Amino acid sequence: MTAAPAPATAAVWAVRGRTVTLDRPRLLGILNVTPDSFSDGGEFFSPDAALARAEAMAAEGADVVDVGGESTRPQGAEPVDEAEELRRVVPVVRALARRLPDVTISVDTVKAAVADAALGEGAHVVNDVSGGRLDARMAAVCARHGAGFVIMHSRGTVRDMATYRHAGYDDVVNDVGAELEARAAAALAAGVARNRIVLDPGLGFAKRSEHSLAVLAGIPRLRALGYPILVGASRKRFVGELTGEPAPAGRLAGTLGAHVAALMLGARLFRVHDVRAARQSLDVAWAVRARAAEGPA
Ligand code: HH2
Repeated sequence: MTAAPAPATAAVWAVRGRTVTLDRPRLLGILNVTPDSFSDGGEFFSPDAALARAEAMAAEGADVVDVGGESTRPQGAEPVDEAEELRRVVPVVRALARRLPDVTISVDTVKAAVADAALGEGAHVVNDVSGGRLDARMAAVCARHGAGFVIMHSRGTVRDMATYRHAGYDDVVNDVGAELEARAAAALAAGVARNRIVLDPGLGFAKRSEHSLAVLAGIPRLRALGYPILVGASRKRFVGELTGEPAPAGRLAGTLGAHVAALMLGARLFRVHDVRAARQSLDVAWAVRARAAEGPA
């Protein structure tokens, strides 16, 4: 990871024709249009159900709705072929863009063709859990559309990236930072503007719990790369291991703890299942942080 001073983190995330200002915590509400995601698979599989869920999340304070048609579940995911992913994602993005024009739409995919189609239907952001690693055309698609690009750290394939198969590190924060920096450099080289890029350490992706904790604690070092930081802690395995809560849906309180800690360490974007609770807890933590920055009470 580069030791030289990096440019200051942008206060604004530019996503196509709009901006997401990072002057407060921003939430990406998770909308899985999959039959098999680890915590909510199958619930929002039809376009009507997906639209209703997106509407509810926007009302609860989501800034972005993140539509995903392929799960990366920890038990080892079944990759989805391109035609099936398009069939899941495109109608939902189309309906969202028409019916909720104020909502910023993200598409969670590792496939450039799916990103391209979703952006063509009005999506604003590509959230790629491989950071462009698994499809060499991804960054160019983002550049062509002027899309926001979430570059998440992972290793391996869709099938095994959420397992521990590739979880070997010398210094996990340094290694993750260097790999993210390389992906960001590739995106810049493909023409993605710097202010469109967000980095995500990929909690639980090729990371045991101690690795996820270390990268959360290392957010200040990751921020020094010069990009806003997004975290996806929601209901994850490391939260379960820290709290002893086996059921993903039972991990809300632990998730909120991770969010608040990440916020205080410099994260500004959060990918969440439970929007209302995340909004409240992060807004309160943000208000305290702002007050603390003013000086002693
Ligand atoms: N985690 C998952 C999926 N996409 N994207 C980003 N940027 N960061 C993450 O941490 C992240 C992500 C988890 O995968 P999945 O099994 O699809 O479950 P869910 O979407 O319910 O979280």
